[in-house]
Amino acid sequence: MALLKSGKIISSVGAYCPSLAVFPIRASSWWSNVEMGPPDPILGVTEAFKRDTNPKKMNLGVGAYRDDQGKPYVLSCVRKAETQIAAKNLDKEYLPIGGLGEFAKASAELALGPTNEVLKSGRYVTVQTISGTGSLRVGGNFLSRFHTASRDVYLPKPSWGNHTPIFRDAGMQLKAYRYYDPKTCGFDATGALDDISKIPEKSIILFHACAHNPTGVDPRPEQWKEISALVKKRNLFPFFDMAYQGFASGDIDRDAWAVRHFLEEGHNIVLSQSYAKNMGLYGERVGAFTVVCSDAEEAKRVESQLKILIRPMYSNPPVNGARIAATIMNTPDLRKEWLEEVKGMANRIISMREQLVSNLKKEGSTHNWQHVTDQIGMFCFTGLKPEQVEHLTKEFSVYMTKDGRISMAGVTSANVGYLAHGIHQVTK
Ligand code: PGU
Repeated sequence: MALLKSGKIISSVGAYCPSLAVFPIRASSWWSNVEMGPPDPILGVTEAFKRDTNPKKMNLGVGAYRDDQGKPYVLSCVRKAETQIAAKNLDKEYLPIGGLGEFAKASAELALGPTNEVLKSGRYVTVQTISGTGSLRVGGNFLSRFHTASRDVYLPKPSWGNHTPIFRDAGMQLKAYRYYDPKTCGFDATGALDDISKIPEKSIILFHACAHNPTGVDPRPEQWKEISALVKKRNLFPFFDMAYQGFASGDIDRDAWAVRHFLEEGHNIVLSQSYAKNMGLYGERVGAFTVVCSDAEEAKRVESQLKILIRPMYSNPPVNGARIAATIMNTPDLRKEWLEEVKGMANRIISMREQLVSNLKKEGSTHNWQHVTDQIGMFCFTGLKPEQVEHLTKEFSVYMTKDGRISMAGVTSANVGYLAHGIHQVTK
């Protein structure tokens, strides 16, 4: 193709092209093949909520804690840690690939317990990650590269919606085991054990360490013991996702019970941690990924490969949130204050569950809502059908995920009555 002095364009075969003369540069778009994707099932709910002008609207979609005034809550220990950090005039240099050392160490201690043999013998590696999601993704990629015995990841049915694309995009294959029983709105122990007993050897099995999302249903300690024994018998590889340590019971040690039990039983697990919820550091993106190894030498090799994996992904993690979390965990008075605040958040949610049920009764609802108070953590898996959810959103501007999950953290003394009224109207 050539542009003549006259401004006329001649094609490569020498013919004059009037159409090209009008649109000399624009060919068809590079991205005409890109189809419109659906909104995210969880974060898309917030987008729809923001467009609603009803003053009574409620956003019970995303799991983000609100205070009893419905406002985002910055923990007082976080504000204090920020002040202490600011006073130090620290530089903004890159962190190492594996993140802030004192943060990683404190994270492993928080999850495993400070006196755990795994920590003493140094047979573990913990890297700082981009919150829980980034941790799961680093974990997925690590397994994809090195867990060559199996590509299969078994998720509880249901699980957090993002687990599937995280592991799929990391090159793994997704399978499922029974977990939730809609008839009892509780843990399907028989179904879970039955399914796990049939999982092929060396497959990966994912567990929510506590406060299962979306169901709010956790196995009891005796049930975890049975699961652990079965996982050992079947020679499965356990991957723990711990995004809510402290949020289930209000007690970080109690919530880490399953993880610690698996370690005591000799499982060399991998673990994802997030500080989004328990420190309210959502947008700071603070998390950790831990691999428990056979010995310290193996841990060194694993660490070297985690660094090789992370380096081309995002080079090294952000420094600010990790400094905040490390300062809180490593400063005794801030740590004490934090543990009280976690308890406070968990207790507010527990009290909202009770108030929701009593308001439903006041409305005249005759359904059995006991699961609302039996379930724990941030979410309540209401049992509402998709059409009831749609009705609740359209008529009452109550926003939640289509599976009937509500984030209890968005319920307050002021709006719990309105929520109960709406739920009663769509379920009566
Ligand atoms: N694992 C589970 C089980 C989670 O519920 C979440 C967050 C994460 C990991 C990752 O959280 P990070 O923020 O990356 O640390 N789930 C919330 C938050 C919104 C979302 O879907 O990311 C939720 O509402 O389900």
